[in-house]
Amino acid sequence: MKPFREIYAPDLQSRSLKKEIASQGYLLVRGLLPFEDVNQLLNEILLIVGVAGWLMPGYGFVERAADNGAICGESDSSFNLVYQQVFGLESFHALAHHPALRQVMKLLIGSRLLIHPKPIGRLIFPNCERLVIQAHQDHQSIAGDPESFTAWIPLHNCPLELGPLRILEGSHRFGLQKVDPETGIIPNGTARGGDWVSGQINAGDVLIFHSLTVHAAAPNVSKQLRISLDCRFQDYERAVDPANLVFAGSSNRSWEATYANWRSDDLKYFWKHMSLKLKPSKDELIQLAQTAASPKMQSRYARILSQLESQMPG
Ligand SMILES: O=C(O)CCC(=O)C(=O)O
Repeated sequence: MKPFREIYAPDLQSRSLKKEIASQGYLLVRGLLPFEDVNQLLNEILLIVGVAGWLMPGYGFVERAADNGAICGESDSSFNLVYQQVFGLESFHALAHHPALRQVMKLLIGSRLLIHPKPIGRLIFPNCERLVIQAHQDHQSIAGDPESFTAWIPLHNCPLELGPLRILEGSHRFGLQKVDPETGIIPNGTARGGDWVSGQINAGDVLIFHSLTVHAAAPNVSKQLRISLDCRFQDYERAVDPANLVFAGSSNRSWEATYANWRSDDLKYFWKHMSLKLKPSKDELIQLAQTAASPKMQSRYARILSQLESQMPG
């Protein structure tokens, strides 16, 4: 497969990140985050997954040897119990606000930077086909304004056998592409764009791409867990879907539970005082909670509305 277009972080000032992303839909920035900062979060996550029994006994954190007897993924309740602990780590959220990452995202987006408050942690067991994330565009789930961006951040070196992300070059120019309505996945072989590009992505590197850029994970065919974060960014004067600020699903997740063990208040509800352009707006949510096509969607909108009201009354 064709290699990623890449740049070393110190050279970013001399090349336009904006132009690169506008033309190819992505750019791999090498060596942006200090290894120690990424590794510290990795170790905190490994502590959690180790206690959960996801690692083979007798191996160290460096090996990350997965116990395939514990295989689970996003749709499994055993996964969600562990994931909630990871999501509750202050350092998990702090990585999205890392000064080096903020600085680069400002080069792309400008000074009105909104960092979406819910990064996604990917804890990917090896050799499990159903856990491989297939071709999709993030705009399908982030909604709001398509001019938003994802930073994909592996917390350890990620050679091809560990299943790093692949990108379909130039695919952001084709708008929203046809998906299977059940899964949000673009059916095999139908994605529009240029060549698929891929390659090893190391701890400290950050793969940045547009919300309409088609991407997929390569299968993890190693013996190790693959651990990475996806963080989202946009201009706060552009539309943001309020589902990105609350817990719209029917699980019992909440910001209060997330913040329970945090030492600092600095990043709690940091978006509350920004003047955001919500789409749907609160008034539209009131309507949708009554008129959406199914009772399931109506309760989802009602949940978003009630959490928004308590976060941002008025
Ligand atoms: O890490 C993965 O396996 C998938 C990540 C992804 O799809 C994303 O960053 O949007």
